[in-house]
Order: sequence, then C-alpha cells, then structure tokens
Amino acid sequence: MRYDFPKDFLWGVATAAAQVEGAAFEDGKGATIWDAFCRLPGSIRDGNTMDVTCDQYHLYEQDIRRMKEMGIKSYRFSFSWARILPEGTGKVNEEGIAYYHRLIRCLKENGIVPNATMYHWDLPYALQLKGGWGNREIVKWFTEYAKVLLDSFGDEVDIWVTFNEPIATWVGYGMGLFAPGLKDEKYGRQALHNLLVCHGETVRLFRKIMPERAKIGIVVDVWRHYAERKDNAEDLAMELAGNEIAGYGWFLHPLFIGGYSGELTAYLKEKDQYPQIQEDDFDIIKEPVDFYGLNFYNGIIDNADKEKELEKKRAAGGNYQFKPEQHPEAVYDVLHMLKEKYHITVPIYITENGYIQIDDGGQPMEDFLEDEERIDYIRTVLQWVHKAMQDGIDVRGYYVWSFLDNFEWNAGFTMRYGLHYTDYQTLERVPKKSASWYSGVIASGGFDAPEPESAHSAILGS
Ligand code: IFM
Repeated sequence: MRYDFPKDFLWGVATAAAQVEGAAFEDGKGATIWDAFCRLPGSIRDGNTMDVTCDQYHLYEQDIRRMKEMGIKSYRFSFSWARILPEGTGKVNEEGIAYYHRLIRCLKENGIVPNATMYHWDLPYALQLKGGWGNREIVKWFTEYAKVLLDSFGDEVDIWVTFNEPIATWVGYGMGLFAPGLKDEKYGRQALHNLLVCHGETVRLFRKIMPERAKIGIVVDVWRHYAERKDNAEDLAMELAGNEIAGYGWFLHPLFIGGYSGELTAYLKEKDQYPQIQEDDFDIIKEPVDFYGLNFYNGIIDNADKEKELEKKRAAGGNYQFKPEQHPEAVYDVLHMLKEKYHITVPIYITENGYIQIDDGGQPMEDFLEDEERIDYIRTVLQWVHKAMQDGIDVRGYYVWSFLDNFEWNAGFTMRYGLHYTDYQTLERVPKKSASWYSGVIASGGFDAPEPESAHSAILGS
C-alpha cells in the first residue's frame, strides 16, 4: 500500500542544546544543572559529561549541510538558557546570541525551517542555587529569558516551543535520576506546577510581542499505559499511575481541559503533595497555544506480575529495562485520545519519535550502521500516523529523534538514537541506513509498505 503525506508536511529531525552542542564552558556560557550533575559520581551510566558531546557548536555548518543533502525540511533544536544568560537572569551573553544567529541563518540559507525550543532541561546552575524550578520566582526568571529570545530571534523563527517534556523536571526533582538529582516529591510537584505557569505566562508574552505568523506550542511526551488484564487491580493501578499520576495527564489536563484531573488531585492531597497554587494559575496554564507537539516513543502494556519478575532480575544485576515490547500502533490511539479526551483541535506535530540502539561499549561502528530495526519502527509509526490523518486528525509534521547519536542524559553515550552514527573520539558523523531511507521518504513524500500487522489487543482492542 502507498502511504502519501501532504506536500507541505514538515519532515524534520530533532536535537537539544545540552545533548549536541558541547562547548559547555566556551564563549561565556554559564554552567547548567546538567554540567553539575554529570560530575556527581554514579549519576551518568558511562561517567561521561556534556562538555563536548557532538560539538555542534563548532560543527553546525557540517550538520546543516548533511540535513540539506537529506532533504530535511525542518530542524528542531533548543536554546541553551545558560548560553544566553549565563547567570539565568541579568547580563546577556552576546556571544551566545551570535551563535544562535549563525545557526538560524545557516538553516534558512539552506531552506530548512527552524523549530526552536526555549527549554529542554538545562537550567542555569546559578538558578538552581536559588531553588530552581521549585522557587516561584522562576516565573519572572523564565519570562525574562523568553523575552530575550523573542526580542533577539523573533524576526527569524516562526515555530516556537516553550518546554520540551515537562516530566523530565519531575525525574530530576522528584526521582533523583536526572539533574539536579533531588528526590523530593513534594518539591518536585511544586516545581512542575511552576513550570506550567511559566509556559502559560510565556504564551501570554508571545501574544503581546510577536507577529501573527509566528506560532507557539508546548511538547508533552505521551507514553500511554494500558493494563494488560482489565480485571486486575494491580495492572489497573499501574495504568492509572503511568497515565495520570506521573504521566501525560498531569500536563495535558491543565493545559487543555483546565486544572488537575480528579484522580491526580485526590492522589496529591492524600500524599500531601498538592502544590501551592495562586488564584489565576489554571487560567494562565490554559492559555491557548497554536499547536501541540507530541513526542511519541512507545505504548506500554502494564502487567504487575511481569513487572515483579523484572524487578527481581534487575535486583540481581541484569540490565532488563531497555528492550520493552514495541507498540508503534499506540501512536494511533494516542492521536485519537488527544482529540477525544483532551479536545486538542490545534495542529499537531510529532516533535520526536525514534528508536534506540544500545551501545555498551566495544562494538564497532559497523554494528550500528545497518539499522533496519529503526527503519521498521519509524515506518510503522508513520503508517499509524497516516491512518490517524485519514481519520481527520490534523498532523502537520514529523521529526525523527535524532539527527545524530548524542548524549542521552543519565545514560551518557550508551544509547544511540541517531540517523547518523557519532564517533565521540573523532566527532565524525557517519550516515546509517535509516538516514538514506528517511531521505527517500522525504523526496517522494511517503513510502510503499504492506499494511501493519494487527495491533495488540490491549491497545487497540482488536
Ligand atoms: O533524548 C531524549 C530527548 O532529550 C527528549 N525526548 C526523548 C529522547 C530519547 O530519550
């Protein structure tokens, strides 16, 4: 069957500043919470730092040339707050501003649409010393930063994202697995509430100062959970926790319906984690956006018994967390849920989707170049996206995570998501098979493929 996408469909690739730029202490950039976290023993699986990563700060022209050769229509990148405002507020770092002007200019000269994220997890360390996301003052700090970005780049960039995946801040403040490494659930809940208020205030600022052609949205990742046994209380509890208590519902409900959901409110009150909320907060958070960015990676089938078995194996020292079952068909269900449950009617971009290759060290580059599994996965996701579009869901673009292998947060360099292999010693980029496959998809506006096999019953009920 032929899967054709609209002529103006925005085919893109995505990265984020901290994961690809490197130059962590060059040209006036301030330290971020990740620069500090990487230095805590045991925090990063392979002990690496973000000091150099892919060095895109110096090699951006080469990367953009490759994007152009591939026919990429849009590049989703993020600004580093600490490169713009090394202390988080106050003095602007002109060299940081100049870097992003160069990057954006180069993209536009090559006909690639910039899609810019304001915050992708790298808070200036100076602000963490003042309490970071848990301090309500962050609403002032963030809008000051957003204003600098809009004043500096508003003429050049038309697609803006306030936040990428708010949940990461919970992983950093409530679970201790990401920067800044705090394990304080109550503080984490407050941090996330403050972040949502920052989002809404930034949208309000945007409406005041930006022309109508410019669009702003937010990116929330959806890992939808499904109880495997619909009559099993433990499976159902896992589903609820994964979706509402510490999953997408935490954000989508206040952003698109208003306030926290009944389930989440009850949970937070019971745990004494309900954040301090000011009178207009829920109106601010619900400020209408121009688009919604869906980061989709997988659907998750919850089975409490299987999970307990896995826990035992993990406790015995095995590495069992990285080969989950693949459920690309969940994207179809998720796209419907966005419309039917959250009433999202603005255009949707799939702002990230991708596939991991685990690199535990010692494997040659060649092992990673023939990435048929990535091609299969991305193709199947796109088939289900196509089907949702046939149903009338307004999807305008799709970005592969990622253009190149990069620093995967607390997994360091052990997870490769790239269409290009990155050699972290020489900084050479080598295209994988998926890069030429994706380039072909873009050139012909789609692909031929047999219809995907029937979906898992727990997801699509078939
Ligand atoms: O690398 C991350 C990215 O920063 C945010 N979304 C998920 C990706 C893969 O884990």
